[in-house]
Amino acid sequence: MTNSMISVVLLLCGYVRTEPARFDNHKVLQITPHSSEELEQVLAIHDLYDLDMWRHPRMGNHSLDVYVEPEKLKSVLTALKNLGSHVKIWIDDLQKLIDQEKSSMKRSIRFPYTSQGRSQGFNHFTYHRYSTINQYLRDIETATASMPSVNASVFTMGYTYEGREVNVLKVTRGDGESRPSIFIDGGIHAREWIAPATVLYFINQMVYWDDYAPQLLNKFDWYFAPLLNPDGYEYSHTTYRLWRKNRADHSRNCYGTDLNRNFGFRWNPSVGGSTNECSDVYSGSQAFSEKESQSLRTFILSNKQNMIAYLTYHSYGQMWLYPWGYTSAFPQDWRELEAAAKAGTSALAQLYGSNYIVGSSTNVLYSAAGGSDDWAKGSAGVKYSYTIELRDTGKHGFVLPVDEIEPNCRESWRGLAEFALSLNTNMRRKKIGDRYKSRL
Ligand code: 0X9
Ligand code: ZN
Repeated sequence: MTNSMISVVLLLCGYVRTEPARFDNHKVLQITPHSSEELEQVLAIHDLYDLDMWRHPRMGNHSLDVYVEPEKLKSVLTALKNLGSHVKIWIDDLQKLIDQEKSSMKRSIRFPYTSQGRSQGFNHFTYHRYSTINQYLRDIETATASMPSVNASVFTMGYTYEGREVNVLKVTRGDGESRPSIFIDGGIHAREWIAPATVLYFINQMVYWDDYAPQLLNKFDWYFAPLLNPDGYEYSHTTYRLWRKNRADHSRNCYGTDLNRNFGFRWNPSVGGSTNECSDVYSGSQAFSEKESQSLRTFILSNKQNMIAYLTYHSYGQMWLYPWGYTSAFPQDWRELEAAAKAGTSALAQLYGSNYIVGSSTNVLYSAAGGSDDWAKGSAGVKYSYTIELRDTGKHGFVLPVDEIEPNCRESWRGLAEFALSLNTNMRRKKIGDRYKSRL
């Protein structure tokens, strides 16, 4: 057998690891059109060149971030110049950012940070792989077995397309009482690495008794699912940093369904999704066609009677969004959702001044049906349902530098705590009758 034949055989058997995709000179442009008409023309250019919009324009602020491969750059810039739009090169060389991310991850693993000695050597301020995240959840479960005031248990909600576990950690006072619950997830979108890191940090703060933890655990039971899309997440670590979807094989050389277009409340690919399997926002063959979204559905449905809030962490853009994403209409209780979100964002801003926008998904961002937040509220009846878009506002986009993990987590924890403490759980109890015997 010749060398090339051997390589082909190894490749077919999956033994040869392909190099991760490179993004040398790939750019992200921030475009600011001067009017709505000009914005329409920019969007036409976006469609014409089949560009990836990293940050969508929102009402009142028409700027958008668009990712452009080198081979398209010249024509795109010329088209935008002819329009007269203001264009800034926001990220000049995506590969440089990815290289920096990689080397600072290596560095921080060599010098593990122990958050005031509390996190048992686990470094919360780097990006971890799937197996480390799972191990962390198991370690926390073990550690709390000997703690008097907190209990944590791991549940496997289901398995992914490639057979990985989708896990959730339930954290309670461990006194046998049942309280209203809050469900938090991260990592629905693979490339948004800051989201799982943030959810892991929340677990640490809760279990190792941060200032807020006693109040939060006295008031609620907590579910944390840090990584809902582990297949996509692993792929974004090993092969393609900008992967968004899961890894379902559609067998026409196209992979992945956008899990956040796959949930079954007013599921509709023509609203912000796609019926094209190759699209980054492919909605799936039908609502809940994917194992990962099915896992979340089953778990939430079997625990929904006590669930008052559902928060799904994404990046980027710094927004605290409530439903609906499928329509520009508002839920009838939007004022309560908005007030609670503002309690979160104003507390969050106090730490480092980060500004988060609050509003309904469609009105602040864009319409997209099939999101987990719409489903949690619309189908499962979880009143306070949100998508939180974490840091930043575009300077690094999905490739948020490792040294921003810590401030991002700290401010997000404060935001979460003040949000949760602001919730009026009495109202909820009234509505669903006498099921809760108040411990609050
Ligand atoms: O498009 C999304 O799925 C979310 N933005 S992201 O940049 N993280 O991809 C926003 C989802 C908002 N919620 C709904 N549209 N239901
Ligand atoms: Zn996302």
